[in-house]
Amino acid sequence: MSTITTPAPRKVNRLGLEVLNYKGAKTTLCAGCGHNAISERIIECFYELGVEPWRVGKFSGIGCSSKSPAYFLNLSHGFNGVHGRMPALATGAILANRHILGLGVTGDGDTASIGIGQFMHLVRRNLPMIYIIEDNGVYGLTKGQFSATADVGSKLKTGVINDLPPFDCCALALKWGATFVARSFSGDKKQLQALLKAAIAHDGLSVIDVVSPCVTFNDHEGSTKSYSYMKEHEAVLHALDFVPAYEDISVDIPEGEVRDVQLHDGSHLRIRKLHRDYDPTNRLTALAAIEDAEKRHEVLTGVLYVNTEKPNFLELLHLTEEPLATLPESKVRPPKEALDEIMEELR
Ligand SMILES: Cc1ncc(C[n+]2csc(CCOP(=O)(O)OP(=O)(O)O)c2C)c(N)n1
Ligand code: SF4
Ligand SMILES: [Mg+2]
Repeated sequence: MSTITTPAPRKVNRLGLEVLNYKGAKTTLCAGCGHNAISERIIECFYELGVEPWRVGKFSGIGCSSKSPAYFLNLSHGFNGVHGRMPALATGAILANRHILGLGVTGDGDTASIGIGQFMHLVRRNLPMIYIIEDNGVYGLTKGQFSATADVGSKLKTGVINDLPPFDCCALALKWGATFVARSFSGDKKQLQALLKAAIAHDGLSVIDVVSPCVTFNDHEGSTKSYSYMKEHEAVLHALDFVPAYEDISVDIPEGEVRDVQLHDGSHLRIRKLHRDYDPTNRLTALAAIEDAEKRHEVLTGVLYVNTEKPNFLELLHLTEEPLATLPESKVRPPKEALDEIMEELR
């Protein structure tokens, strides 16, 4: 006699989608590469928050990190641009359709070397999008040369020592006016999840610099972007919790212990003090904390800065609520009579 078993109910999010709907192609990156862990976090966060994947525009440049958008969110739009030029691409696409949720994934080479000028203007404009820097201190794709984020004294496998001072992408983003600046580590699952979710909710540019070890070229002793270095030198600023807008927020917060930051869509970022007081709404404190940590050879992780007041690029341009891409021709082109009139005036 055969027994009939009922299949377990499918696990779905609030849109009725399964986690499978948020996955991408099988990764071709090296096993153990930090970038793979970041892709996993992206899949989890977009699934858990119930973001419509077809609303997302994935943008990247060139590098192992920039290849990674192929490995998550298969149902989203994807634009893989020229090395270091992803910000221009994202700016054009988001201006054309402001309903796109922009997700940029780039490397330290793509951002801090060839793309530094593009990054600078993206930050200055506060374009609403998420900008993840998968920071391994090297050009992984071209066999591990030092990038501009490599620390002084960091050693390549070949024995070459870096003696050029690094760019700190978080400090630069703060200086140039970014409205959400965070640092994390690809091995810190919980922190990275909370940061990504907050970045999805933030209505401005969110810069997240994630130390993401390159196991093939920069994970040896002497490297300052290795798993073991991060385990010993990571200084976690605070514990983070993200409460989405659709969840009940009425939970008691112990006074003085937790700071609550309300984001644009009504969700909340709960920042719980760990060893010290830290005010993530003060830009100067953030810059000082980064410098201080650098002197102590520590890597500071958490929300370094958040500003929910500053207008984003689309607001500054007074763009219409309806995306330019879907506006009818009657609204975007002056009628023939108006053009004729101008021509008449020029005669
Ligand atoms: C215009 C141009 N210059 C140089 C290269 C060679 N190149 C390809 S990827 C890369 C660096 C990638 O480093 P990063 O952005 O840190 O990504 P990772 O591979 O480390 O994730 C370079 C220099 C290129 N593809 N195009
Ligand atoms: S070379 Fe480095 S950065 Fe590229 S996939 Fe391998 S481990 Fe990752
Ligand atoms: Mg790199």
